[in-house]
Amino acid sequence: AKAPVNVTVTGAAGQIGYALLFRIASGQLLGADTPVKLRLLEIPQAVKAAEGTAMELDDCAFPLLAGIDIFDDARQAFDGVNVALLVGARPRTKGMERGDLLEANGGIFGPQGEAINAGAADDVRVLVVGNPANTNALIAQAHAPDVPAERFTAMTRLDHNRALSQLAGKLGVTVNDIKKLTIWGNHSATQYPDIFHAEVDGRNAAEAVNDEAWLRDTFIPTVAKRGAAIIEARGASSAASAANAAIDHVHDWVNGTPEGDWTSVALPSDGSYGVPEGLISSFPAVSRNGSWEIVQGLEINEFSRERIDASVRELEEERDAVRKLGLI
Ligand code: NAX
Repeated sequence: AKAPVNVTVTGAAGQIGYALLFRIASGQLLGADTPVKLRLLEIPQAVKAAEGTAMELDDCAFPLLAGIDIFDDARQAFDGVNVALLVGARPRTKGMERGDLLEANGGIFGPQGEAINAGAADDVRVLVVGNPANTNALIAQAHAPDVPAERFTAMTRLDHNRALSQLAGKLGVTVNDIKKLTIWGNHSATQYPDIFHAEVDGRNAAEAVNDEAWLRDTFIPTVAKRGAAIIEARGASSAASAANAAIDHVHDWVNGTPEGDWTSVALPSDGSYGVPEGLISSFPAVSRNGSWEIVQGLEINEFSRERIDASVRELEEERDAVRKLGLI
């Protein structure tokens, strides 16, 4: 039998944690032949709640679940970690300035990066879900100089999945019929969902839609503001869909993306598409042999260029702000 893979989940007692842990333990993260050991990290006040979730995980008697440990110390939680899901973050509260938000998250993601640097397994893969995800990932990565930078990613898969679903609805097809959609930039309201290279049943999606007003005034804002719409409707932020996207992201990273398609991943730029090197920005990406590769050679039209640049500018501003605060 395969050796268990150590999966550390931070913010394990939160709402995404609750939607995520059972799916990991059931084998959906890494596959039905891979046992997992869960290592849950929480703040001390939430450890009891995490223990409650662990009791329920026990009660599922998942055949692939090889153990659960709960920590309030990052060094311990990331010791031997193979897959790190950084979900817990400091949310923006009323009256909080952006600088305060970045600083509070620097206090979380800096030490977690150090702990990953100190104790992670050689093959560690990190996915940051907690917002501001791209910049939190940049902070963690900056504190882990011994880990290859490309092992730090941030999640735009939820945005990708939202875009797939909106486009499928518009065209009256299913999500299975759509390939090669891209989210560019920041996981924020400036993100740019790009359908110019997407294919619908082999046809170009932008041509199939043939409606720039819909693209500009409906599709892009609907995808970018979907998180707010969920809060408005549900009275709580996206949780199950966010957990689902995290599962998709890691599953594809480890097992590869399907031939003839790509997905969207925020990863350290190598300078492709004019995105400054090192910035953690969303790109079209395929996973081959366990590593993400940015899809190369796409032609970027003026409509897309403007929007990619605007989102990248926002990422640069966030990077400059955390630099000024001494967080990277
Ligand atoms: P919750 O507030 O329900 O849970 C967060 C949990 O993190 C809490 O249990 C808290 O105790 C814990 N936590 C806080 N600081 C911690 C630390 N230093 N170490 C370990 N645990 C810590 O939030 P939830 O709805 O689960 O969302 C979690 C994060 O995901 C938020 O930052 C949220 O903004 C972000 N999201 C990101 C998305 C994405 O697509 N990238 C989409 C969904 C979600 O909005």
